Amino acid sequence: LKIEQKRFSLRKDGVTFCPDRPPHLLGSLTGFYNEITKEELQELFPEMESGGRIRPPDCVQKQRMAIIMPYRNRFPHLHIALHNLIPFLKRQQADVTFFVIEQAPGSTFNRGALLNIGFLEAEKLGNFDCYIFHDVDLIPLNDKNLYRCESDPRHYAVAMNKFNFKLFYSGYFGGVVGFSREQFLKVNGNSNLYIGWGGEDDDLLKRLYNKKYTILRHPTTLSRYFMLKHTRDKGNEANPLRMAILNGALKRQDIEGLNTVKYKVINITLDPLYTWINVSINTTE
Ligand code: BGN
Repeated sequence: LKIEQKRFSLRKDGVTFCPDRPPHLLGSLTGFYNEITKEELQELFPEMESGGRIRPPDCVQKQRMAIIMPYRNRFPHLHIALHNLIPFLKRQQADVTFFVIEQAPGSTFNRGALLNIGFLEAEKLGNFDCYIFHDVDLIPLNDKNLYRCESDPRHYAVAMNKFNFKLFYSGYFGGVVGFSREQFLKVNGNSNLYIGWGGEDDDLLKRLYNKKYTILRHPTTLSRYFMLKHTRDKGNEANPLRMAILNGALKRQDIEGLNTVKYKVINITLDPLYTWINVSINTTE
């Protein structure tokens, strides 16, 4: 009983907040890699609430989290990722809602804009404190890599199989990153100017340094990910202008980003596994 009292802060009104350190973490994980259907996932996790929310049954998590996944044409990957992320986040006692932000056909993929849209749409649907921007092809390999927001933005996907489980370069800020609501507003989100592959994550790092944040990273023993194999997607060709755009990143920070993203919501579906938002992006292509 003594231990229990230490772990949980029992309040007078009967609300038990979750402890700062979740008690049932496993540490290193091997991961699930086989394809799985939506129906099988729903059967595995019947406790998922409409719109893709999951929360601890026995305590209240102080941080409300949204996971924003930019998406196009990766149905099998998305479900493999969720097969890993749902039990991972359950053990972390997260109160989390999954958002899949799908870019409609007809324009080149714009990851930065999709992340901004995910943030803005999630803001309309819930009171989130913490935003994790998560690629659909990344499987976390250690649940001590705790998905929480703190004093500064965090880079989660530090060590990937693709880069021999080492940080690719010191300024790499891709794959999975987390911002508190305030931090993301302060940096004015992502730039929307990176049309096609590359550069938007480097731009985001410049933005946060410019606002005097630093980045947090766990040691590579914890911040490990497996990237599912795929070829370069059609409609997401490497952007030849990315270096030039990156050079002017800072002078645009406050006038281009979260506050200027243009899009049209085509459809919002509240599925048991996720809130699926289909959007068309008006780029100047
Ligand atoms: C970098 C890309 C990132 C990408 C990583 C990992 C650029 C900007 C021009 C220097 N940056 O080279 O966007 O996440 O590789 O693949 O291309």
